[in-house]
Amino acid sequence: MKNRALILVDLQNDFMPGGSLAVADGDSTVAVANGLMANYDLVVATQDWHPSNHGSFAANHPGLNPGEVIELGGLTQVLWPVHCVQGTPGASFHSGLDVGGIHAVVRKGEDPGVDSYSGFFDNGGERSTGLSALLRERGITAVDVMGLATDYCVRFTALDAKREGFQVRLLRSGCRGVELSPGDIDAALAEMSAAGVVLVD
Ligand code: VGL
Ligand code: ZN
Repeated sequence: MKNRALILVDLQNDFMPGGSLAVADGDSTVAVANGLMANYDLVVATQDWHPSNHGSFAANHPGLNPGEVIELGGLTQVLWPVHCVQGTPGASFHSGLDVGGIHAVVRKGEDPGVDSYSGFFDNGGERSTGLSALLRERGITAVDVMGLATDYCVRFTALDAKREGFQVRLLRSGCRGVELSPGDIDAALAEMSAAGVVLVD
């Protein structure tokens, strides 16, 4: 597909079963990704890429635990287990992922003072990763988004893609969510749909 890119969100070991921020059944998305890549002229993978002092890690806030909510840089921030620390095995793509089919990797979450769920911008909407420019340079007008996690990084990546003017489809079979609270995945799907993201099975 000439004008449509595939965006693979955070298919990294720490989000897979056995990882520090494991998403249930997260590894089932890898085969979906591998099966789709050849259909696209441009495949972009995002990679959560945190320094060890990242402000989203509960471990960096003595007395606080994962799942608790704080304010970080003026934004509401859920605290997470330490995950996807730059250069660690947990930050690597799943070993079963066909990385040869990926044309560009976009890293995010490098600033310790602000989280970055979206592959386009940090959570404050201030710093761009350059993903929009990359897509536009390649003549992309539409994107298909899949990966981990439906209710966090997939959600914000799809919403930002829409906001940036791309046509956006969410490939549901290639997504799994954290579901910190029951209903979070359905709420994320509804939010994306309401924003004009087309949910595809
Ligand atoms: C993610 C929580 C923290 C994700 C990343 O990839 O959805 N979730 N960092
Ligand atoms: Zn993260």
